[in-house]
Amino acid sequence: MEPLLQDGAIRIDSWLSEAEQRHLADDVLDGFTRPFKEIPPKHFYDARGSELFERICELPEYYPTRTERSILDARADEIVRHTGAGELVELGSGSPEKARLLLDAMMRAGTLRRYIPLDVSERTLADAARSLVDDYGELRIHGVVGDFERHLHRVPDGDGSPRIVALLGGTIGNFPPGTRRRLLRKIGAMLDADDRLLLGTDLVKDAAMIEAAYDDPEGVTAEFNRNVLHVINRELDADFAPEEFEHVAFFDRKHEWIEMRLRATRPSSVLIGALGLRVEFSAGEELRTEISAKFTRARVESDFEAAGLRLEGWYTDPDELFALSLAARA
Ligand code: SAH
Ligand code: AVI
Repeated sequence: MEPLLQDGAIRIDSWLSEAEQRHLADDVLDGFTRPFKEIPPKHFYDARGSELFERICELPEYYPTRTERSILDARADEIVRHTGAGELVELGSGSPEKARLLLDAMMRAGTLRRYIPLDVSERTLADAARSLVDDYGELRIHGVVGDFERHLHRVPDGDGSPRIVALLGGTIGNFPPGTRRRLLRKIGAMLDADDRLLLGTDLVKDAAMIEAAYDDPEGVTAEFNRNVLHVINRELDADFAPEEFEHVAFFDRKHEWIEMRLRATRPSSVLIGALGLRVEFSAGEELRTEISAKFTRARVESDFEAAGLRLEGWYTDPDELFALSLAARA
């Protein structure tokens, strides 16, 4: 396969394009023909969705990003010393702010060799690679544009030095329990004996604080939520009127996850042109667009156990809002 980009220290491979569009079509066909409509959250992240997510990360109400960053700030050296890592593989990498903290620690430890970000968003990945290459002289970057549910086998083999495989931001919480254990098992299968998984998880806390983080007064999260309708309109020639859907976010106490939905404010009949599919929404009907599970240490440990992983390190902030855990193959 020809790289999408090869320029000095940067190489980017892409495993998406047509196949990815088919996947959106499959997800829409599957999720919109159910009695309770649903679409997976990975379709939020076109260029606009990725920008909106960046804005969410800056909101005062959205505590996960700054909290995880503060934990990394305090503990990156210890994590790098413990693992001896020379390579950082980052799944769902987004913007490289947190990666920088780990890369800096690897540089201080004298082990830094290669950064391997994987993301569905080509633009985000290319911007991240370009912004890093100037700051880290010896660093090689091998980006993979792909879906971590389908393309983990496209992550290039290691060069013999230990690796940290990171899944940060709480992204693992965007999968329902069975799927997330399957994903953790697949990630575990990528690890050699000296490699470690570094997993970011948002923790269970006061429901009001969680709900505020997913329903900001500026409406950035609402716009991010509605972005999935813009993506479907553009990619699948559909005629959603996004402004006729309102943002809903609530904490489901039984499952301990936040749920985001889009609620139709009036009846509508939407044509998904590329599928020749007409989808009816009654007034008040909801489309589930995301879950974001919140964790306890016990939940992380039992997920690891089910995935053939062993918890080796647990790093949290003083208020125990967010946790990073380090895991090895059991
Ligand atoms: N890790 C970053 C970004 C989190 S946002 C942080 O902690 O801030 C989630 C990121 O994962 C986005 O960049 C999105 O494009 C990417 N993503 C979502 N689903 C994905 C999937 N199935 N495969 C690969 N990347 C995915
Ligand atoms: C990427 N992911 C972990 C975010 C979360 O908090 O679940 C996505 C997000 N959705 C709304 N706000 C942020």
